[in-house]
Amino acid sequence: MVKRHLSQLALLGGSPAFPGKLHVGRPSVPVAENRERLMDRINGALDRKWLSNHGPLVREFEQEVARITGARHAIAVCNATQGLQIAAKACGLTGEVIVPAFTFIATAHALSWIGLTPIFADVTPETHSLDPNSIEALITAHTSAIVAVHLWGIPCPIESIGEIARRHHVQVIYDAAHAFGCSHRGRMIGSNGRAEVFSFHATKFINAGEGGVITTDDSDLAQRIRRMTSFGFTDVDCVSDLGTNAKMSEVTAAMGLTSIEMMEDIIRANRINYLTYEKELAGLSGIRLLSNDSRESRNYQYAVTEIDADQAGLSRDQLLEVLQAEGVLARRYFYPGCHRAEPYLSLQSNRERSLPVTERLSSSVLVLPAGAAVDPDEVSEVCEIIRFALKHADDLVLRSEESVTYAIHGS
Ligand code: T4K
Repeated sequence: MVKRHLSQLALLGGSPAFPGKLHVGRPSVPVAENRERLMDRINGALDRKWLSNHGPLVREFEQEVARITGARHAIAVCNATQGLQIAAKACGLTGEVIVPAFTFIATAHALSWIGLTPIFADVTPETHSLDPNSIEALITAHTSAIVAVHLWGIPCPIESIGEIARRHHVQVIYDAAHAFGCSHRGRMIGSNGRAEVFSFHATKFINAGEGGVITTDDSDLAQRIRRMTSFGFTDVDCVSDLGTNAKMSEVTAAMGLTSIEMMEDIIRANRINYLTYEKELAGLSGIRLLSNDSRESRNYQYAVTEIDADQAGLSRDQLLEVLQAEGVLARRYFYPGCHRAEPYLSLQSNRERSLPVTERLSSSVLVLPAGAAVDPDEVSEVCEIIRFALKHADDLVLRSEESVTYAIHGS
């Protein structure tokens, strides 16, 4: 329903626009013939009685990921967090690793979990990915690597990062959790650095429920990674080195393969949603939609906005409150920045670290519902609410101040 009066906003007692909730990470699920394909695959696995340990569906999924990314090797894992840990261990990382502070906490946790120390660097305002200018000052004798993130599916400045890494003799691993189906200078993400790690979590562009894939062009590294995902086994009863269990199951691969078959449709639907946001938010003062380079392959999975409180009249958190009341579960990714989250915040060096872009983005980024499971009419309705809220920003701020006064002093 179009809101015409302030009192119709759910925040002020009106009915929510989305009583069933609109999620940022609503998964694309197979329907109709795609659902049948998924069930056929799962039935095949059940009939074969082969459910894990590098079964035929996992192998096929790996081949598909290698084909799409162009990487020579693709090793499936149970999720990207484990994938990052294994890639870092297989590369022999030690000591300190430079990472962007503006990323999902998994990037930092994966490193800490295996005893490495993440050193947080700042990001660029344009793309939100690791700023090469902030890397060099952080490199010490203890630095073994840079783990850069292709945030939102926008590739990092790969050449600059590679050049810095070469000069300082450190390795580079890419967290490509968001970047499946994305390209950089016409080449698909997957073969950069020592390895790249994709996520196939339920909320991702191509989902397998849970899941990840490590890609690399390095055959020795690929073999080491594969062993590590399976307890270090090289053969039956033969363990060559330390490993863990990070294998992907056949049912997961069945979902991943089916999602890959839906890839073109998902990109098309995502792009329509992105263009709808672009059109409907155009000209609104104080809200910027992060742009996608249309000359490159993009998966358009995230609709990322930045709210400038001075221009918009509402802060990011005030707008979020309006949206949440309407059932629009927009997200403050990646608030408050890894360096401001535990266990990193307890370290004096992180408390003192000044990362101005990360800090500004942490208080201004709002990720809106997108993905193929959201339809363009829903996107239009979200934009309608945003336009309405910004138009009545002064009244909204006044009312929220009044309600705080009321709560403190009573009637
Ligand atoms: N590196 C980066 C840069 C990452 O962003 C991530 C993960 C990783 C590494 C690690 O990848 P994995 O180990 O997960 O493979 C979500 C995802 O759980 C997480 O995978 C993702 N990044 C991150 C950006 O988003 P949360 O904490 O936002 O919450 P979650 O998963 O509970 O749900 C997000 C929204 O989606 C909610 O509104 C609920 C909705 N949802 C979720 C699921 C699982 C659904 O509608 N259906 C569902 O099945 O982390």
